[in-house]
Amino acid sequence: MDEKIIDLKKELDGELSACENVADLENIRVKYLGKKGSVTDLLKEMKNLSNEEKKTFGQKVNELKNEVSDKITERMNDLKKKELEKELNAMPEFDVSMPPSLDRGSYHPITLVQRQCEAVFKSMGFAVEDYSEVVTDYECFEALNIPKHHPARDMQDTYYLENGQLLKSHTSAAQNAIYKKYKDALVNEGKPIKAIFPGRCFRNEATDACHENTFFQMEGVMVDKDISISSLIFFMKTMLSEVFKKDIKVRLRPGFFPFVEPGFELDISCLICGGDGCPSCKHSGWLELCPCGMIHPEVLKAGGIDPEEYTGFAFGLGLTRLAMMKYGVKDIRDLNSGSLKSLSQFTDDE
Ligand code: FA5
Repeated sequence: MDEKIIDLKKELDGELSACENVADLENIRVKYLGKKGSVTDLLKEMKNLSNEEKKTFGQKVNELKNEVSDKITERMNDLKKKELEKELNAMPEFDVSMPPSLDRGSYHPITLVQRQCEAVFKSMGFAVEDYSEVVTDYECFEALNIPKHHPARDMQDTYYLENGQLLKSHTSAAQNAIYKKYKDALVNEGKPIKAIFPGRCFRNEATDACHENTFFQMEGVMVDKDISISSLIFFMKTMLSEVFKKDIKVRLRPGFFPFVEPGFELDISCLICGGDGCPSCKHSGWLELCPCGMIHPEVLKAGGIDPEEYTGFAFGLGLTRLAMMKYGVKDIRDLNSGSLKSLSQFTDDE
């Protein structure tokens, strides 16, 4: 029996020194210490020994078991260390004294214009609000005076979830929650409601140079006593001149939205073609940028605000189109392309 133990140790030493990787070492562990391993087999042979022999042999086998286990662990540590060294040596040299890489990434053009718009409106006392991308039918349509089966729903087909909720087709979907949030301060403290809420919108529509199925808008609302169309025009003009830092040709024409009365379409002269007509403006020379109007009394009522006492304006700025115009992006689809080559050229120059 002692010979068997000596032979087994010799064999193990040979295998351990020949073993060069962690996976092979695991096989060795199983070969010696596994359920059917050589050390376990030795224990099985004890049944043929006398009681006296069993005692001393059992002790020896246990010592052997510990020794084998220690040797394997030791070899495992060696191999892991070697593997780590190998990995470290394969890594490229890193010189900590080198200046940082200039290739640091950049903000997306939509983030840039969004921040510029937020800064302009914040400076005029507007709060910036965030709202969920998943909304209810009530928020997106019913509370905005668009009952079920109203034809206006056709213009904003979107993506529905199995639970009946939907991906918001316009930022107007947050209006109801905003009115409810601020109405008490309006009524009790006389604080006008002034809020903007940028967000991602979704529509099930065919894409082209100026339409995407996923795009950004920025809604703005102001409610107080005696708010008029001239207040609306003032805020729109201020925002555009601050964002573009130059005079922009705009036109206001009547537009229909069930949640405003009267409603307008605010278009800007296309900055890609200078108004001559191109695919970015559907060859019209004008780009629909910011529909707006006076908030419909039914919408104020749904938000818990008395339309006899208060009036307000709302607008829905197309942030993605604003980014196109500001940065001269001819095709809206480039903005969602994820192409670093084209997107990383824009910087916040303000
Ligand atoms: C609306 O979404 C209204 N909720 C806007 C509104 C708010 C009107 C408050 C009155 C009062 P419209 O569907 O026209 O309206 O979209 C508004 C703007 O979002 C458009 O002028 C355009 O700039 C942008 N927009 C709309 N659809 C797309 C699209 N598929 N891709 C890119 N931009 C779009």
